[in-house]
Amino acid sequence: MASKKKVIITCAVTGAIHTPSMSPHLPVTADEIAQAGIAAAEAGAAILHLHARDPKDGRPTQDPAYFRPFLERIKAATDAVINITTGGSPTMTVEDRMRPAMAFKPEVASLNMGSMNFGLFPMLNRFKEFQHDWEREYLENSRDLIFKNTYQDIETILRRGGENGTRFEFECYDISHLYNLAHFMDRGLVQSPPFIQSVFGILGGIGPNPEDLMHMRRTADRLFGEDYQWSILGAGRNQIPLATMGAAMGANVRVGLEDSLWIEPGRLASSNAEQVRRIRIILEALNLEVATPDEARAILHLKG
Ligand code: KMH
Ligand code: ZN
Repeated sequence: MASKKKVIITCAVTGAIHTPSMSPHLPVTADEIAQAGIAAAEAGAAILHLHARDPKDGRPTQDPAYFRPFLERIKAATDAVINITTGGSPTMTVEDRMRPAMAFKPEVASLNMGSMNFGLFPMLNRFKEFQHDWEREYLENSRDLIFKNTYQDIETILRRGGENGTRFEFECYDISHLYNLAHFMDRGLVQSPPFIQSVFGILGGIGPNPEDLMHMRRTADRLFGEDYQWSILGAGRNQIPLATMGAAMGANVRVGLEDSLWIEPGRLASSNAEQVRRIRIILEALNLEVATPDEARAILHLKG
């Protein structure tokens, strides 16, 4: 019997883009993040991409003390691949952003492949009521913010993470980020096959149209040949449509409340697991099979 292609589902559980007043379902406390991660893994996510928040007000934090309790619970309950952010939030210093990945030496860490504008302020058109002052300020301040990922920053994270055996989810928000990745591969600082998370629909990055997806794909094919693992992340309402398009073209997929609060237009997702179940149904309808964590480890050459 012909075997079906395996697709890796990553679930990004809470992130740093959305704020607690936007959805009652956004995990904030360590307990909520642990429960959400475990349920997402049970629903079929092989990789959990994790950020932490300060439980007092839901603010993003890179203090390892906030990561430890949910990492311990998730590792005890699942064999999901742990992927820790080095992006943190665009307002943080790179040193701060690296702290949890350096402390916990995960199998995977994210690595953002270029400096960019990161426009969160359009969300002020949709969300108007905020429980905490920091939330509105955070969105407003993104009008004058650069998400800093210089060549030196990228090299530091590659070298220091690499010493721990951590491999990377390369966050590519635009075509130039693929060229930056190729540059680091040419210098021998990135080993094949790179795991490319192409991000669509963030203001400051490439748009969310099928043509954008095709342009990313063609450029990655030209730069990396067959030798890369591709994954698709569509922000907001683009999440499920873009993941579906990408999966039909052979990509892996990323869902989760970090990237979209929605399950369909006008309806908030009740959990991360709900989004994992939704994309899983679509993948299976496309005759694709969801990769287990160990299959993801083999596909991505992780340390295990
Ligand atoms: N929030 C995303 C668009 C990171 O954590 O390093 C990409 C991301 C960045 O997950
Ligand atoms: Zn993230």
